[in-house]
Amino acid sequence: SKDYTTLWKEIGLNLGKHDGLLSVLSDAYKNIYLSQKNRPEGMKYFDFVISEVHGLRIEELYEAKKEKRKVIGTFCVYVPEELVLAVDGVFVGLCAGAEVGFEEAEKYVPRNTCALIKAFMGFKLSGLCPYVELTDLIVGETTCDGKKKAYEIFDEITRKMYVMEIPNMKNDSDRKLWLEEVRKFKDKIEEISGKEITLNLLKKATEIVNQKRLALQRLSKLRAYDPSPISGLDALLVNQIAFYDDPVRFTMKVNELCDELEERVRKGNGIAPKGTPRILISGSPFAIPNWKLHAIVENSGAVVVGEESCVGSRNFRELTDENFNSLEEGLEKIAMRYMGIDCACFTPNKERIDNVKSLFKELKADGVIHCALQFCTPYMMEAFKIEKKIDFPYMRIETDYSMEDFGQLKTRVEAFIETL
Ligand code: BJ8
Repeated sequence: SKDYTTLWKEIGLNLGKHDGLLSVLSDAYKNIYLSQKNRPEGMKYFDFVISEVHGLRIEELYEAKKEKRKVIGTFCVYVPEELVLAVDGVFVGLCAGAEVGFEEAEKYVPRNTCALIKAFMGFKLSGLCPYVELTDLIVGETTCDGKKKAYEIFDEITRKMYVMEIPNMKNDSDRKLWLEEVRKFKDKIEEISGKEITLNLLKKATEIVNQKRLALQRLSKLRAYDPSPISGLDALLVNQIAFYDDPVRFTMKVNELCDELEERVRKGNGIAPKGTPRILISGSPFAIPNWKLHAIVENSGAVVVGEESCVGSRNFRELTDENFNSLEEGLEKIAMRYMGIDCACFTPNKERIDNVKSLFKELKADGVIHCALQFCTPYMMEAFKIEKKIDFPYMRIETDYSMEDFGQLKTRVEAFIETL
């Protein structure tokens, strides 16, 4: 592919380390992804995006900035993308899915911090995330304690943080607070972009985001067939890329992939034989390139048919009601939509158990593997709560991004799959 050295230098990346990172990534990708058999043709686009995730996409963002478009970085599915797209901004997730720069990160946060937090700190501190360098604003949220406190430090390092207050409950007073936060975010986005969000702009942005979610829903539904027409690894990748790619192009490519998958379903062409054990994975987000658990499951004779996760169903399950006739009504609809997300940071969060149950049924899964990142208290806690409320095969895992427990996890997962 093209040589981006000049661009990376200009952005301020650590070139030596960055080369190392890219070569590790491309080896992992070859081993985990390109070695899969019978992949859909439509995955070629997503392979391409991954190969250019620090290349072409960064160039696009760089160009966007030259055109005075604003780049907004996020770490959570609570941040309303619609408002960013309404001012023609670029909305991206930031690097947080690999064990990178942990030594640096541990100078700022305790060792016993979840891998996702250490990773975003580590990527920034070691100059390895081009996205963070290109952002005009980084939007955080008051979700888990770890993130909340890490954002204070991240602000000292980047001077770009804006934090939205996310309530812990879903009572009327919480909904009011959240709507107020959405309004404030709109003002902030207008201020930094110098553009005013009109009713029409908001409607258009809402449509774009809904179309993206609909395409992801379509992909999810296709995984309900037995045999599944696509591997869990590939579907996970599509869900991860949802946070990086241009939304309109991404939606088109996901729909093209789904056309092909529908054809596969018609022909009974699956990624694994009919009757292969089907696993629903549930828990903390799988930030790119965290492919560990999916790789273990799919190399142990099962297929992953869904992710009850923010990189998964929590990101696309609800659409925003597009039926609004004033800006204020639009903001209310948006606030309402995001309040529907069942993050474990909420209490009591009973809806998550219902969602796990219905997803299990919809996807015709045989078992659930709950995966919490180590030190992710909200999901570690809910793992127990869910276990007591369900009546299907279930196993709990706590892990991080390292490969140290790979063998041990594989043994446990294999034993679980054998019981299905
Ligand atoms: S809506 S799950 S994206 S907060 S893994 S940093 S919770 S200790 S990421 Fe999340 Fe938004 Fe909720 Fe989703 Fe903390 Fe847990 Fe780490 Fe986490």
